[in-house]
Amino acid sequence: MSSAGGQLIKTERHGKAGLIRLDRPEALNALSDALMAELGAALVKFDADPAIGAIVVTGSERAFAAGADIREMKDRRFPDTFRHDFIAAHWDILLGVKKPIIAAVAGFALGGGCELALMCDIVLAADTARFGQPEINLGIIPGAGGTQRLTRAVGKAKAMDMVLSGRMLTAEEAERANLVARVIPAAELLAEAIKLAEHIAALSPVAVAMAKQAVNSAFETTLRAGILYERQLFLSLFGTPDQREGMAAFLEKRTPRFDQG
Ligand code: DAK
Repeated sequence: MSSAGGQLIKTERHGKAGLIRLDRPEALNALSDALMAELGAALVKFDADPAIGAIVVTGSERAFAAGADIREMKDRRFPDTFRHDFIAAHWDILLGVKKPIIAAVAGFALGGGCELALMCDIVLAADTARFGQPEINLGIIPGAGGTQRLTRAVGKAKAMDMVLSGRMLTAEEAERANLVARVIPAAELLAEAIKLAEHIAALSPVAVAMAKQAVNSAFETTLRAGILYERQLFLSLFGTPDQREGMAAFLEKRTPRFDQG
């Protein structure tokens, strides 16, 4: 394991897994512009690094992130919010990351913290995790997918409940609602997330990147267009050495050696 980092995040490498820890404990990892800039830069760096195959984003035991920074937002006024691309630039960086991002969530994941988790590809939750969209208590509404990505994940009934009341969900309730993939005892969360990232990182990088894009397209297009897109990606993988290696290895009863370049 090696580590580095800026002031508001820390990065580590665990084999081919890149780990990003949000590290602003005094504000429960509130997602200030500076923190999001550091997070975006770290994601871009890991995404471009051939030695990394998957990325884990985590917070602390107490908070994954308690939302965007309310102190920073308090004096913002319309129309400047609209004209100057309020907050969005650093958040949008996540959308361009090709490698899988795993959110390892313990403690509070509120507002932008919940939305950040939902922008990741797999959400693993500690049994201590609490998910919520409390923006309504501040006189605003979610602004980073909490009415859209959340609704597609959990359905209208649960999304309305969360967005209109600001109520927090336990990890178990979040799992039942399809907001998270798995609930894990808090003490094992990070090790489990890194293990999952290392497992994915050992697979074919091109197949993994296409699998991510194909699933994400299900949220952005019609079923017919999505099926056609999936078909094109599927067919194109037959032009890769990894498809030949994966299938040959299966038939020869050995572990495949995918092109990790
Ligand atoms: N911002 C700034 N500081 C925060 C914070 C936040 N979101 N959450 C907590 N803190 C700070 C507290 O102010 C406190 O600082 P000091 O008073 O010690 O200086 C410290 O963290 C510890 O918090 P508490 O004393 O409140 O701790 P408790 O255990 O009593 O309560 C809590 C924990 C998480 C229940 C509570 O802190 C809380 O309710 N926090 C606010 C949660 C919230 O409302 N979050 C939603 C914020 S709005 C967008 C992208 C993102 C967004 C919008 C648009 N675009 C891309 C366009 C997102 C918006 C939001 O997230």
